[in-house]
Amino acid sequence: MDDLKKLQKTVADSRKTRKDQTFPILPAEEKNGLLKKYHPDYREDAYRPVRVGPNAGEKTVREIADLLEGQSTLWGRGASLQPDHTVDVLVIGGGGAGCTTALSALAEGASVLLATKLRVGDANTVMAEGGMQVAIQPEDSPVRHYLDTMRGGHLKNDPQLLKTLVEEGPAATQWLMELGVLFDRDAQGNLGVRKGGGASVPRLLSCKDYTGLELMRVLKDALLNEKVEILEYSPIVELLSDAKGSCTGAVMRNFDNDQLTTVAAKTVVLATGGSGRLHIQGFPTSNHFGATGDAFPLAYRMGAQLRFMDTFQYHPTGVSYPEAMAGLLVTEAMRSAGAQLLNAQGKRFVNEMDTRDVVAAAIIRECREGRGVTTQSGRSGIWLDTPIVDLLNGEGTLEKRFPNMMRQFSRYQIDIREEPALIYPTLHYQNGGVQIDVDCESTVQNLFVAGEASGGVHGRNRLMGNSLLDIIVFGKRAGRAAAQRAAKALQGKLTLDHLKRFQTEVEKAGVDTQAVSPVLIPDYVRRQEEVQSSS
Ligand code: MEZ
Repeated sequence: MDDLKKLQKTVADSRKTRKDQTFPILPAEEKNGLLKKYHPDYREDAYRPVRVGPNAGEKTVREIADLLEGQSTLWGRGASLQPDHTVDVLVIGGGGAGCTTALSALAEGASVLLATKLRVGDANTVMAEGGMQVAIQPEDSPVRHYLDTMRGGHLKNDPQLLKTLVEEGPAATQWLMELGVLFDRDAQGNLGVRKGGGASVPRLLSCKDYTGLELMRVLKDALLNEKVEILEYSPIVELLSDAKGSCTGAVMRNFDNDQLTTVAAKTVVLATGGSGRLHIQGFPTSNHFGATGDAFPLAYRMGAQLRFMDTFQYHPTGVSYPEAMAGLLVTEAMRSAGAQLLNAQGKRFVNEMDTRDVVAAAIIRECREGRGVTTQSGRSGIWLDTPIVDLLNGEGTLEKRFPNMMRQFSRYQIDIREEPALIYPTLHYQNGGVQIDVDCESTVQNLFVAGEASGGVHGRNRLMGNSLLDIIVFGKRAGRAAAQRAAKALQGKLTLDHLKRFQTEVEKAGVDTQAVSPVLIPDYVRRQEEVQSSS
């Protein structure tokens, strides 16, 4: 700790001279070289091809490949296929996407049951600190938002999904404000906007540095005011299908009593979020405890196509010290407000507002090449000069705009107004997921997917603030489409036949796996044992 304090002095000493300097944006070729050499998405040995299912032959990280080839907990055990509940629309997931989907399906007159692994609101939505991108300023436009996002996603974004996101963003934002979301405003009462990495103009609406928490507060309240059945502590363990392979419901396991609950539904929407708690490539994560990528094996076993399952977002500024906060976010809004990144020699090395993949790769490069700071317990890090934010924007800015960040660090006697934070990239977002159309339907009939569990809209690298917009725009669409389909559909038979089909494929491919998926809860005891036995 004393050593860290000594090292911080280099940062403090150069602060005044650095104040007005900007680090140049790298030319495209240099960026590509940096990504290939240092970004974890390009680490060949971390990847392997999936051997079965709709994406067989495509590479993904080992953790996800194991999940996709894993067996259902119901395989060989079965479940009662007599429904405990029968509804039009079953929504799985109690985060921003799930709540929005449920509200939208209810508005269409559907009967809805929402089941969630933990409690309503325990989700990655609340981890989004810095803001939500939406083109509402006079100098901005959905076209500009589209172009920025396409560039950020390496031109791989699904054009139709992205067009829908940016065009429907303003109306979705209006809906949120009517529900009660209190976005920050300027002294004249106009909505204030900030600039996110990779954006050409400021378009982030925010609620200080707890934007996702504010959205979740309002969505949760709205949902609890509705006539909707909610099953908490009830993660999904399997989907149900009929003879044609269409989705007809799901089986949930109650964490309290281990009982299975069977729900018959004309349509099912998976809104189970991301996979940070799989700790891909050993990275710490900013994700909530339940983020174990549950939608992927469930949808995959039923035959749903996945997209971009080889690309993940490592948020550049996860906390590295103190250890108890490892992986937690220091919002990108901090860099947008002027916070600079410095290596152990006190030198800047990247434009802080470049896209997240480029900034994360540059930080990893500095640490790998010995220009990082190492803590007593051996963690690597880079300085994020937070005190410069007050110097640039006036005293009191950190306190006013980043109260959440200030409070989190102050619990460990760190005052980010006085000393820089030590940061390192943290596993933050699943860029890919289940392939969907503009109404969020997967390639399996009557199985819809919304939010982080879906893939396509963000291409190979998501821009900050686009996920909050995604969960609202596509949550609304998923709920509406699932309800409209349910209004015309008949309830299909409940079977586990897709498991038999999948198992036949697994055996034919000679896949011998002990993995059971979804994993539901991260197994930290096993992980610790693995780390100890390999060291
Ligand atoms: O969209 C995000 O990931 C986000 C807003 C994160 C942040 O840095 O605050």
